[in-house]
Amino acid sequence: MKGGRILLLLVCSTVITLGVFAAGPPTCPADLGGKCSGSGEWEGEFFPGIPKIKYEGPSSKNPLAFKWYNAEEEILGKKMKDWMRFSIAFWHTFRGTGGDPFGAPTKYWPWEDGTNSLAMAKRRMRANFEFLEKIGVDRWCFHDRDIAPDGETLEESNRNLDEVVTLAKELQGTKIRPLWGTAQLFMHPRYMHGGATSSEVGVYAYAAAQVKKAMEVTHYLGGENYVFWGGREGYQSLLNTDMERELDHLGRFCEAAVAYKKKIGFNGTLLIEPKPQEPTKHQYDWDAATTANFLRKYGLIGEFKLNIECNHATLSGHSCHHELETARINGLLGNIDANTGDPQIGWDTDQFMTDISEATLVMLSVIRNGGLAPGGFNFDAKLRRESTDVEDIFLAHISGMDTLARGLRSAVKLIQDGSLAELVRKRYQSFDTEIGAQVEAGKGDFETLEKLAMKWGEPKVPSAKQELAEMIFQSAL
Ligand code: XUL
Ligand code: CO
Repeated sequence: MKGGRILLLLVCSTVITLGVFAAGPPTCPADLGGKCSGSGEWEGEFFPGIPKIKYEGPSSKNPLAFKWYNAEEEILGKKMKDWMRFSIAFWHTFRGTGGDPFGAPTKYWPWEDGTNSLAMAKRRMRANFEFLEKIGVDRWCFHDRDIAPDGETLEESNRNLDEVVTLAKELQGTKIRPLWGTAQLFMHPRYMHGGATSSEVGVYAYAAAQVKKAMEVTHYLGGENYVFWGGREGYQSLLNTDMERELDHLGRFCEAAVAYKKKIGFNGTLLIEPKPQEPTKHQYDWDAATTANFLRKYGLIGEFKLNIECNHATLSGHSCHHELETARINGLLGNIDANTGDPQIGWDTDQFMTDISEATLVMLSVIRNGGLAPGGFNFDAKLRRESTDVEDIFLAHISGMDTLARGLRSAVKLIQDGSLAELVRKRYQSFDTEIGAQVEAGKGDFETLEKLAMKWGEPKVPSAKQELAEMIFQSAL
């Protein structure tokens, strides 16, 4: 296999796997050279025999039931479904093939006809809505090019998108809406140097046109947010890169997006999704703090929030909780791409979250944030390559939803118990004194503090009680 192909496939294993392998039954690849033909005919259900998934409680042994997620149950004054605001990621669930950099696709969903035709795109959209209905989720997320095939020209791509989106709007009915939409600015070769940060102004213009259209269709579908993930907005080498100029271009691009959003009356939140690298060696939106600094520098605070993805957090050397808290304390927590990485694998494995401790920490941030609305939890997560039954799509989402629901319950237990908050309160109580309050109010000048330090002598430093904090946390799980 050639090096270039390996790189291309690596990218696609993260988002949408290319169907470049000749062997095996045909799938409908999202690649550019895929043959586009096929009919839209499909008789009956896409998921026959799978009922609407219900809550049966923790003692249920039924794999096709929720054990912890009880949509209508009220927790801390809000229904569970309103805390969670779950969303299905179209690209993983309906375009993921199980292919990876070393292997051919493994998933051959029965409704796929091996083409990337418009008819196939529409059939797949119908499958999406049957899935949403059965899993009991009211939101979905998409890239423009996941849902409709690329055309020979931008005009043709836009027409394809319009056709699929018209059907999606009809299928959404009154209940279902996109949590967010986005433009795919990373797969086509034109974006090899980036979109908004490309060295070529023609590419910048093409990217702008694609985002314009993707914002329009997100608005048309009643989307609540619009996401910018700059997978190729970064660099491979600083030797041939004018970083300052590229970042200025990205800032201008974001300004233009704000202006267009206002022009079309789209009231959704604009979100930037940080990720440190992959596919680019260094992505400009490295993590929450870097992205917050970018927004401040370009005067975009107040116009954008952040979409924190847990697997991206760990790739940047942080925990998901750290990224969520960094976003939250800066007033920037807008949405969560709910997934997790693997401690032994160094790339973006996009797994469904199954760790209750991690989910509890995530939900602590969400509760402290007062919820995520108009954001939510998008399952930017895919089935493992070896999970090949249609039923596995349900099992994966049920397990992800139950894990986060269990995290919510544990977080509430922890808050209601109060001992962790008390431990933290005591830790900082010296700042509740008169001089501490002065410091916090910005009145702690160095001369006054020096006098106090001399008067008080060596300070007595209390224990941080870290192990006790861990014990309290564990007992809430
Ligand atoms: C890639 C990723 C994307 C964004 C949307 O790692 O997370 O799917 O969420 O482009
Ligand atoms: Co994501």
